[in-house]
Amino acid sequence: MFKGHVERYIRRTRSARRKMLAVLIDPESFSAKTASEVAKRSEKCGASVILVGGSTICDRSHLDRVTRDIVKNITIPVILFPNNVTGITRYADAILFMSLMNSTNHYFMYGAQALGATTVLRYGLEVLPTAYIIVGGESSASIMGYAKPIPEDKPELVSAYALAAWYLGMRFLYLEAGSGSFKPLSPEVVQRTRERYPGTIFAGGGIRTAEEARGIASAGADVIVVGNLVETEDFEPKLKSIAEALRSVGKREVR
Ligand code: 1GP
Repeated sequence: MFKGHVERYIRRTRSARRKMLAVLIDPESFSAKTASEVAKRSEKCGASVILVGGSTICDRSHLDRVTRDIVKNITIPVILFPNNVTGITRYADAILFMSLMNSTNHYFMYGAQALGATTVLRYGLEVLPTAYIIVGGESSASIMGYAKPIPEDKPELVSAYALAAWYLGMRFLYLEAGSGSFKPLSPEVVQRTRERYPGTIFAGGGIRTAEEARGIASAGADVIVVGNLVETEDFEPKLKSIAEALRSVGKREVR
């Protein structure tokens, strides 16, 4: 339903100064049925988009089933967050077509992208050109992507990468602290990045509370990504409070 219109939807939301909540569903953690139920429950809690991805996806047929069932069950856009060429499916609305900017391995900067681009074209996925930057300590994403995470106390380096991404034409930026990270991104890193980068900023990794989400969104992130939280039994109250906190940040900026 959103294919071809996801960027417009995100731009409209940004121009209305509303913050977005993205719920990340890792197909490795769910059956197709459970994934689609979690997506539905997340939409009811106030999620603005569903991301589908994870650092270790390799079963394409399971990814197909999960994504197809999610899309059928919800009305918000479904965007792929691929770890590799195995993270592409025809059933999503769009793909964060990412280059892991601080990887030390050419494959994760441009190699996988060259391998996957024709498939993305053939599937008719909307492409969101995205710079992926890993900050903080080691995580599954940094290990699998051969990244050298940028230390938290070097916000000037994160913002330099972000500006380079903008100059390279990447209209989306994903700041990653690592799934399940003990410590989410610091608001300072996000704020310094915001000062340099005019595009859409996704921020994720270790965000579990409304306060953390509010701090990162107030610092300038447009989309707050929450993944691990929805893998817990009764995630709804916490997710609702995060969505509510993001609505209040948006309102404050409008005034
Ligand atoms: C991981 O940024 C995402 O790539 C989400 O992180 O699972 O810790 O919420 P969490």
